[in-house]
Amino acid sequence: RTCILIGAGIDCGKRRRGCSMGPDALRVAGLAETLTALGWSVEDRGDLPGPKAPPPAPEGHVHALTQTAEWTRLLSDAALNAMAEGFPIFMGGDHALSLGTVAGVADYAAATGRPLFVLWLDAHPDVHNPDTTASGNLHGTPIGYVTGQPGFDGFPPLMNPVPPGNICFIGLRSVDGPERAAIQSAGMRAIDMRQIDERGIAAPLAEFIAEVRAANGMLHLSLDVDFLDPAIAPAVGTTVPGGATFREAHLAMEMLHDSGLVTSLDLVELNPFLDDRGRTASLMADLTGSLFGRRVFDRPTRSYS
Ligand code: DIR
Ligand code: MN
Ligand code: MN
Ligand code: MN
Repeated sequence: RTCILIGAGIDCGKRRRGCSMGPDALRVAGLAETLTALGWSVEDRGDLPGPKAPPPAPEGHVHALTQTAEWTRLLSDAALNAMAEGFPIFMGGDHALSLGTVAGVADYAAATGRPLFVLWLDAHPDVHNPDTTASGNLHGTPIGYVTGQPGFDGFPPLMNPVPPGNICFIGLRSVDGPERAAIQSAGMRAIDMRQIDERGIAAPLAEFIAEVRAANGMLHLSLDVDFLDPAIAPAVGTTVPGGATFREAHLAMEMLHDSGLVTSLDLVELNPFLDDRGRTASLMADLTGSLFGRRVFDRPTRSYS
């Protein structure tokens, strides 16, 4: 019952800067105190010494590739090591963080012989590669990298690709043409906002949890601020209307807690420069609290349909 907090203020994944301040905003929001109050022991390892983002350059070519590759090396080593010691929480930083964290967690899972599943809570599927991205922003590529797509020259060679069938997106509402094609041809599970409107969030999430459990899998959760509706979570550079509500997001975290399957977490894309009196940082810390067991009452095990 030890959580390891790892700050990773990677700000290379897009042009708009500010995610470098994310780890400190999560600390100020009381993330460690929230976990301690739930009975976890918490070790804050401070911030990884990754490179700063280069000055923003015009769109159209891949931005900050060498810096992102260096972060990927640092983060995958940190993830592999931290998995052996506790439950790592990676405090981003933009979503390019996950090229490294998922790769490192996948190395750990391979060493233990258990399959790795990835739950991606995001408005975007981030399944581009450097050849398909139109924006040139590498925060749109982590799923492409960790599933072993080509085009990642200059990045650390991927040792343990995640099978596309082990990826589940929930919350999608901004998907580019090449991303839609990649998701469909690779057979990734994709729960868009329409499906949440029609079925609620519990039923599709319960189906995925059941699949992870049946496979005796480990589950990595990657939580992008823009999964949430911008009305409750303004501090992100890529807001998309129509996102998850406060209760949908907490319910997802509560169900994931009850599953007992989540073994690592990314908190990404928080840009404190865009926040409104810290409320997005506080919400991210509170959601983490639900993931780690905060509840009003215990629930009997139930099924969702
Ligand atoms: C966007 C990535 N689709 C791109 N966007 C974000 O640049 O290709 N991902 N914000 O979460
Ligand atoms: Mn993302
Ligand atoms: Mn996003
Ligand atoms: Mn895009």
